[in-house]
Amino acid sequence: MNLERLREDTQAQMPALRWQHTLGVIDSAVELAQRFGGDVQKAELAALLHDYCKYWPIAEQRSEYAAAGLDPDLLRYDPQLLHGPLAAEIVRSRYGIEDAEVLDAIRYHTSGREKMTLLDKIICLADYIEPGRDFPGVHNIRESAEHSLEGALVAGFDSTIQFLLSKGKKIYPQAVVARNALIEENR
Ligand code: DGI
Ligand code: FE
Ligand code: FE
Ligand code: FE
Repeated sequence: MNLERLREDTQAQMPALRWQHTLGVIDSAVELAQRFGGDVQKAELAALLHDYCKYWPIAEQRSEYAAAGLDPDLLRYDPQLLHGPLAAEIVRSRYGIEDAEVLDAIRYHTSGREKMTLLDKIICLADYIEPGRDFPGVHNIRESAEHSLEGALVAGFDSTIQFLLSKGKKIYPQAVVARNALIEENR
């Protein structure tokens, strides 16, 4: 599968606004990879595919998630957490993408994880700061991203966790673990 077909296929999974977001994440991920010494090609591929399943109906995400044999614990939390792990499985089976670093960056782009790789950080942060994002605090996260991947990511996680708290929602424990680890790395 060439990159052009992969782009067309990915675009076909989502509405126009989400495709614009995806293009923004590609641009931001490439920029971050250049700034922080990451692999630009891997960043571009992971960014392209990170939200592949985001607009599949939640019922379908749940059933595909279960069918893929993924960790059932995640099903107890916000269904917005399913699309990353699911996308990693789907792009592997549909397109034969086997690069573990790329698949992990897709898999963990929402939740983060304890030992985030450089590519994990680049994709997770690009997702927060791509040019189309507009949420309270995004300006500070963009400024922080000029010099510190970890500092900017902590600010991103803070914003998401505060949002979830304000809605009375559960927090996925691995997201808290990820934030704690980033704070330690950022000392
Ligand atoms: O898919 P995107 O909208 O581009 O962004 P994302 O994959 O980071 O998803 C963010 C959504 O996930 C946001 O609406 C909050 C929700 N969410 C639910 N529980 C958690 C969570 N996000 C994080 N980081 N941690 C959680 O525990
Ligand atoms: Fe996402
Ligand atoms: Fe995110
Ligand atoms: Fe995204």
